[in-house]
This record gives sequence, C-alpha cells and structure tokens, in this order.
Amino acid sequence: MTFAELHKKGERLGPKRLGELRQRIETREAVLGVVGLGYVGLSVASMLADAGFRVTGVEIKPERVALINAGRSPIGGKEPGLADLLKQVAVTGHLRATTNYAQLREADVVLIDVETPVDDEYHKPRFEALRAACLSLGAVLKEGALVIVESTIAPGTIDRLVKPLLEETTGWREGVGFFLGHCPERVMPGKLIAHLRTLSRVCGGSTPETAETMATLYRTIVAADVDLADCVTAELVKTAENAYRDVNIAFANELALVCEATGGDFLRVRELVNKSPGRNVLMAGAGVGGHCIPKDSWLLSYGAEDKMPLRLVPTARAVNDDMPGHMARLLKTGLNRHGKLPTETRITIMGYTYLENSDDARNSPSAALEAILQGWGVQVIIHDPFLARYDGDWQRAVKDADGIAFMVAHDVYRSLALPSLREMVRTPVLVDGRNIFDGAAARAAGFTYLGVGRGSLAE
Ligand code: SAJ
Repeated sequence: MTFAELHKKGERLGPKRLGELRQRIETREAVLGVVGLGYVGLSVASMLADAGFRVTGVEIKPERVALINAGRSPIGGKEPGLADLLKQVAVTGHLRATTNYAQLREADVVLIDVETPVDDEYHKPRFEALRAACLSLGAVLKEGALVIVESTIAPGTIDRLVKPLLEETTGWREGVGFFLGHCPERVMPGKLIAHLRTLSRVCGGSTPETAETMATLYRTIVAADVDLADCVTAELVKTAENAYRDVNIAFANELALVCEATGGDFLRVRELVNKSPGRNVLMAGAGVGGHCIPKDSWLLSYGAEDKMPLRLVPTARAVNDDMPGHMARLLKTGLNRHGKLPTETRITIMGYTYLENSDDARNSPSAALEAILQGWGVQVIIHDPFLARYDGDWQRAVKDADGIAFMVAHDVYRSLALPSLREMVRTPVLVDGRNIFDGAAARAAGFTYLGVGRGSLAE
C-alpha cells in the first residue's frame, strides 16, 4: 500500500475506530488499563472502576499489587475517600492489579501514570519510566487502542518521544493502528479523589476526534470542564500552570527579602498590595518543595530551550531554591546577636514535610536547610509530627536549642505557647519561615524573632 493510500486509509479508518471506541466507552464495555499505580494512577483507576469500567492496573512493585488486590490502599497520609473506593472496586473485581503488561492485551484505552522527574544537577527530564512504559505497552497494545499519557511532561514529549516509541514497538502508525493523547493530572496529595472529580481537565488529542474520545472517557469521572485541545497545548498548560505558581511564589519571596532589608512587614505589605485590583501576592516562605512545582518549571523550560531559552522561570527557581539558605542566614543573624558561633550550637528544625499537615517530604526545603547547617558544624535536631522518623516529643526536640527554625506551618505548631517554648531553649532565637507567629508576641516572650519578610535584617 502506498503512503498516500495508507494515509487515505487512516483518514477513513481512524475516525471510524474512534467512533466505535466512544460507543464502547459510553456503554462501559471498553476495557481500560492504567500503567503505574502511584497516588495518581491508583486514584484514577479506582474512580474509573467505580464508574463501571473493568480496569487493569499494571504496577512494577509486587507488594503494591498485592495490597491493591486485597482492597487496601498503599498510599500513606490522609486521602479522603480513596481507601473505601479501592476496597469497593477490588471486591467487585472492577479493578485488578498486576505486574504483567500482557494483561493489557484486551485494553481499549490505556492511561500512563508513571513518574517524570528531572535530574538534580541539570534539571533535565528523566524519562526512563515513561520510555520503559511505552516499550512494554507497545509490545502488547491492541490494534485501535487509545493511549493517554497523564504524567506531566515537557512540551513536545508526545511528539518527540511517546509517538515514535509506540509506532516502533507496535509497527502501526499513530492515528490508524493506535491513537494517542495527553491529559495531564491535576491532583494534590491529601485531595486526590476530590481533585480528580472537581478540577477541570485538558484532553490533548493528536486529532480532534481523539480529543473528543478522551473527553468521553473523562466525563465519566470528572464533574468539571473537560476541555479539548491538541497534545502540545495540553503539555504547555500543565507545565505552565505550575511554573506560573513557582514564579509567583518567587515574587513573594523576593518582596519579603526587600521588606527585611528596608524594615517592612511582608504580611502587612502583602495585605495592602492585594487590595489593589488584579493583585494577588502569594505567601513568602522557607522554600518551595513537593513533587510538582519545582519539577514542572524545569519541564516547561526544557520544552522550549533549544529555540527559546527561558530566563524568568530559571531565575524564579533560583530565588525559591535559595530560601532555605535564607533561613540559615536568619539563624546566623540571630545567633550573632547572642554571641553564638554556629559550630557551638544546637538548632531544631520544626517541620520536615514540604507542605503543612502533609506527610509528603519530597524536595523538602528543610532537607536543604539541614544540609547547610550540618555543613556549618551545627548539631541539627528535627521534629515533624507527620513523619514517623521525626514525630517524637516536640518538647524534647526544642530542649536546650540555641535556635528554632519553623519551616512548615503544621497546625499543631500554631498553638504552641511561646513563653513555655522560651523556657525550654538555651538561646532564644526563633526563625519563622512560614510566619506562623506574631512577631511582637514572640519578642515579648523573650525571643530574638526573625520572620521571613518581617523587618529582621534592618534592626
Ligand atoms: N508555597 C509557598 N508559598 C505559597 C504557596 C506555596 O512558599 O504561597 C510552597 C509550599 O510551602 C510548598 C510548595 O510551595 O513547599 C508547593 O506548594 P503548593 O501549594 O503549590 O502545593 P503542591 O506542590 O502540592 O502544588 C499542587 C499543584 N497541583 C498540581 O500540580 C496538580 C499546584 O498546581 C496547585 O496549585 C497546588 O497543588 C494547590 O494549591 O492545589
């Protein structure tokens, strides 16, 4: 068959196959597969199973497979609704987990939810997991199936990595033998099920019919807008929405540094700026952690770098990555006021997770601060009520400390009585990396108080 004939066949066959697939989705006859049963994959697999589909989840960790098939969630932390949902769909058999890709042979639609980290040194995407998933899936994919990448990827990845890999391993052409799209996940730990149902989704399809077919599937579990787009738009939207947040946090952090240098109070300045229409200064803090924001800025940057090297996004990353270092500088300033050298001190870091009231410590700013202080020869004590390795008695953690750095705004910290805290420490230096406390109350309790953006350096 000539290329022109093949192309003509594709023009006919593709929409026909997709139309049939949409019908099978609407009747719930379509068999679904999910590759990667982490916090995103497991949540979407459970919700699709609950919507009436038969779902096969492929997961590389056998122990997770066993837990899921027993109806027990392997996800830590508080995830409202997930455990009950998983138990229900495991019992009915609508969701089955396996380590074997061959069990995806019957799947009409396969979602890919594998990790897409960036390397620490050059911030380049590490697509090993995505590449491996495409190779294994391509070897078993059913003709006419739809593959949807949910993992966050750099703009251009569908076209430059996923599509060629699947075409090579299946021997088919995208748009004829199989269909391809990108629907980036938009979930946050602690709100997985709620976000999946209530946050809008972008269905980026390689053709409009593909996007429409994707939307038919997502409308069975998403109560919000399901918007149609092409693949590169979907790749840009997800990485841009998180880079946008990162840049805005960086602005808040830089404004806080200006306040410290000029004797301003960041919270008051922010409050008054935000009264101006169209302003929304975010919250300055001890750093930007987590599995999304830091990584997605680099993915956006990578997607454009060969043609349009970005300047604002990498600079914002540098500002945010320096905030743990700024906490260290504030500690040193406080210790100096008490004639203490770092080498003879004991510092307590309060909070090690990346986000308040969460047990997720990925890319934790506290880990960066810990490394800096240890490099100075400081004895570092860590406390975090959400991490088993650090959730001991907080009084013991702060006892005889020469400085306390609050790095995470866990609710439990907000109710600490400052006068009793003062009694427990050896040197009263309090660095407030999340502006948990009232500076005047901390000073009245006898602390040398240094809050991020709270006029500390100008004194
Ligand atoms: N942070 C600040 N100042 C702020 C907001 C956050 O320093 O004003 C810090 C946090 O302490 C944390 C980091 O930034 O260390 C990230 O915080 P986050 O609130 O952005 O939480 P994430 O990382 O879970 O972001 C996710 C993202 N959602 C997805 O990627 C699907 C993000 O797009 C959402 O806006 C965010 O959840 C949310 O608030 O829902």
